[in-house]
Amino acid sequence: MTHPVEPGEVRSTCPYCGVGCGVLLKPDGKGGLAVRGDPDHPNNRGRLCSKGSALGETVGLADRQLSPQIGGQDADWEEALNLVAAEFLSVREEYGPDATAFYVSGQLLTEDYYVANKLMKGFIGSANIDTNSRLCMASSVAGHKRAFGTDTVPGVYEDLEEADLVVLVGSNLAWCHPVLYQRIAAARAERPEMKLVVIDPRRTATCAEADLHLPLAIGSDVALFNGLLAEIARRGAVDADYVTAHTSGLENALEAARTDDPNVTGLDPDLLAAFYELWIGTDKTVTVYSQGVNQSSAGTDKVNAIINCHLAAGRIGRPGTGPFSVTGQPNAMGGREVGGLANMLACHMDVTDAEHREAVGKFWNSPGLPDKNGLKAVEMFDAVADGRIKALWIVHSNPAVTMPDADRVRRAIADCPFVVVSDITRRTDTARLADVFLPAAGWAEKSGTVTNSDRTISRQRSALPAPGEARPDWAIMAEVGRRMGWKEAFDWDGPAQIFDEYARLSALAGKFGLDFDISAMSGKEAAAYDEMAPLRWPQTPERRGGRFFADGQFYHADKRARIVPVRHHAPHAALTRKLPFRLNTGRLRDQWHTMTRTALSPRLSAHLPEPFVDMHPDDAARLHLKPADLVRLSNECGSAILRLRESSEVQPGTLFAPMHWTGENAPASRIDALVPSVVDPLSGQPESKAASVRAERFPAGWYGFVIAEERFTPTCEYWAMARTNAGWRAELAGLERPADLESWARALFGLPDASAQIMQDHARGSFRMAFFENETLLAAIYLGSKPVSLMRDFLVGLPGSDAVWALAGQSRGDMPDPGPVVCSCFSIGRNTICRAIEGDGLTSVEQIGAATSAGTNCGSCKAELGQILAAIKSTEMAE
Ligand SMILES: Nc1nc2c(c(=O)[nH]1)N[C@H]1C(S)=C(S)[C@@H](COP(=O)(O)OP(=O)(O)OC[C@H]3O[C@@H](n4cnc5c(=O)[nH]c(N)nc54)[C@H](O)[C@@H]3O)O[C@H]1N2
Ligand SMILES: Nc1nc2c(c(=O)[nH]1)N[C@H]1C(S)=C(S)[C@@H](COP(=O)(O)OP(=O)(O)OC[C@H]3O[C@@H](n4cnc5c(=O)[nH]c(N)nc54)[C@H](O)[C@@H]3O)O[C@H]1N2
Ligand code: SF4
Ligand SMILES: [Mo]
Repeated sequence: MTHPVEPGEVRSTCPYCGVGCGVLLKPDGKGGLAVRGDPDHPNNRGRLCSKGSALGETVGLADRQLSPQIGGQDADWEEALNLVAAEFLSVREEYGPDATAFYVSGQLLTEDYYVANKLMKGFIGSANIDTNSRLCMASSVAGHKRAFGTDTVPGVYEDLEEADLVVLVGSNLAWCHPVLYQRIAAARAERPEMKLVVIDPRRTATCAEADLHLPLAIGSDVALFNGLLAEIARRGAVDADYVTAHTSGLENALEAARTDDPNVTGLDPDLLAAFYELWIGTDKTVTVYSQGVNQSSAGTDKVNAIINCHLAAGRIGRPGTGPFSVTGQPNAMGGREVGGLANMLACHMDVTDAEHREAVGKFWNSPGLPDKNGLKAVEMFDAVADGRIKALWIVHSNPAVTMPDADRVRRAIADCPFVVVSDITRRTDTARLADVFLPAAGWAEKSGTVTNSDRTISRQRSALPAPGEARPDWAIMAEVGRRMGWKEAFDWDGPAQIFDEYARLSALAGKFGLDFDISAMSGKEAAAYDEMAPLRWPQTPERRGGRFFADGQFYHADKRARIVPVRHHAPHAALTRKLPFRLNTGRLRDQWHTMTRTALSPRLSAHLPEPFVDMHPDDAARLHLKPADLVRLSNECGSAILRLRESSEVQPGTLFAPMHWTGENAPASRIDALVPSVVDPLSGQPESKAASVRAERFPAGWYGFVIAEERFTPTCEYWAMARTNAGWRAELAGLERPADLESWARALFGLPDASAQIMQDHARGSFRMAFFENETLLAAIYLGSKPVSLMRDFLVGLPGSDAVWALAGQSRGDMPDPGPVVCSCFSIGRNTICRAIEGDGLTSVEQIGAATSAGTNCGSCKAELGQILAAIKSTEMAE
């Protein structure tokens, strides 16, 4: 550690994405935290993205549930834990262990995960423990195992910097792994000859930096990479020595590849040829892939189609080369290591391997391990729905929102006889359904380890005391284990002891010749564990970190990698009738999944405050849709109402909508209500990005925009709410206009007697009403029969001030409308940036930074600044 920490600063890791950035946390003594990037952490060297920089705004007690609850009523821990233990025991007794299940999360710490897995597989005696990583990494796991004989990411982050070509497949790295993206951008600044290619049906923010963007048809990646494999062979670019010595299957794979037609990608043949040329001609190539690959009914085949090319060209295990699956959640990798999936035992051992089972059973002193794999996420919730599972414990996930066919999953959870939810808040669609709610300690309050995308194990350290009665997840699950009768097996005094047990267990994996061995990290006392610096696995007496497969030795019995024959098949049609649109879904820069933490931050919420659907302008015109209309998407699973954004970044016939909104903040906009539960046959991972839907205008009779100091609960057909610095903002719409608007508005805010101003224009159908206490604005509503045009980003700052003129709906002359936030670190809006570009004739992202400070802190918005510049330039040229 070369940089000094300030007094009181605690080294930890960011709780969001799999980049795994190190952070320095300094409690402010009032429950808050100052957060900065850890300059000594190898993953980020001091950098943070917008979400990491705003962590301090998310640790307050807003929305936290701080005591256990039974049936919605506060209860004490004794009662709650006894009830959980008794119910799981009685269901196991009466219906057998497989009538119980745990659904856990890639955001759990390794120690939490270890306890959950040991309890379910080792002691309750079922393999019914699966995780949200099934929705995230399962296809990569299956693809790795098929190719390498083990679930191993071969490369390290430095490879992304040493490569001469980085290909991003189905990855919006600029928004989803921003610090990795910045590392690539920095490497390119030093070596401009380094190339970047993006393969994504959408033109994303990540494309701003790219040399080539291949907007392929959704789901056509196998055909694209099969085309590449065939071309590698045609041009004699196969590394014959490598293939002969270290692989098998090339001939079969080539035969399969040649039957595929790369034209199904819909790409311009010249563009495709340019990509093949670049890939084949660049030895140091890293192919990074993420959810555009994994979340598909052909996910495992996509993974192998990519790995096949790397194996055939001998580009793996060397600096600057390799296929590279980036992990989503902070401990997605740790969960795979520790056996969080229903088809794996701890330390990359297998449930279905008798020797592995026996060894682990002996190590745990277990009454008996299950000999068959457990139910994978979709199967698990099917079993909840049809009553086979009678006791379910959901830890650190929100499946009522994020599972495919989410309305059905929500009903299944509601109808399940006994549901336990461990969360930090009760304000989630899932936690609201709990019979027993257990309050978990949050990120800044817990200690343990996480493993990031490149196998680096880092410590997360608590910087704040757990508030109220909240307890760390490992401690809650260990308590239940002891109360179920397994006192010794679940008797740890802290995460250091659990980690030690886990590291010792991994020695068994080492003895079986498996890759995941961290036995050299065992034997640490609590103090040494506390001091542990980030380390990449494996960690054995013989081997410390580094790349895998440099020696060409893989983990199949014959030590050879498999080049796997795969063939293109289109995304599942899922529905009997063919509907006109393919719905692609994914992430936004400043929100994390179901928003329980990021939406606590007003500045993160300002980036994109409302759920939306991107539709190509030609499709919008065909459907007679106008800008800012609300659109209703529907299919046989369900429906969602979203704000229309016309965008030529999506292809005609396709739509894109973010995954983040929930029953808590936009109940009509839950996107997984539309995603059918179609899965990859090998990995069980759902196809979350290719639902078939129809689209039509939502026939709203009225539209409204609201600002308010206090939270309120709208009751209309459509609403979406977000936090602001001054309180709340909301978009509303409904079919029928309330008859008595004044009384309706008073009831909405719970302000029956407040003084109010009203402005009404019957002819135009507009109604505006503002509420005051003395001269202070409490709330205002702007309602119209069409989408209301207002200076929203200006208005949101008014509640709590003496804005008696608020009903005008616009800023006064000296205060221009900043527009929606682009740079969330400095809250700089789009209009401010456009004015600076046009007014001062700015021509680069750096100049924008110098003029406005946008993009000069975390840099996460630089890609969008580039997009804004490009858009202004192209309209200038058109004029
Ligand atoms: N800001 C933010 N960052 C996050 C998260 C978050 O919630 N918010 N979550 C984290 C997690 S858990 C994960 S898993 C990662 C996910 O990180 P990413 O995978 O990068 O994110 P997504 O937006 O889900 O999807 C990536 C892209 O896949 C494209 N895509 C869709 N279909 C196809 C296809 O058939 N082929 C190809 N080639 N591309 C396709 C989409 O257009 C999308 O741009 O992000 C992590 N980082
Ligand atoms: N349509 C569509 N659906 C998707 C995806 C997609 O791209 N498109 N992506 C999928 C992917 S890749 C993922 S990873 C999933 C993510 O989906 P989820 O895991 O369901 O989403 P999160 O919002 O991360 O849920 C985490 C929950 O844990 C709670 N929590 C926070 N800290 C703690 C803690 O310390 N302890 C406990 N016990 N709880 C805590 C949070 O409040 C929150 O309720 O969504 C999947 N669903
Ligand atoms: S890139 Fe951002 S979200 Fe991901 S770990 Fe780093 S700071 Fe956290
Ligand atoms: Mo994920």
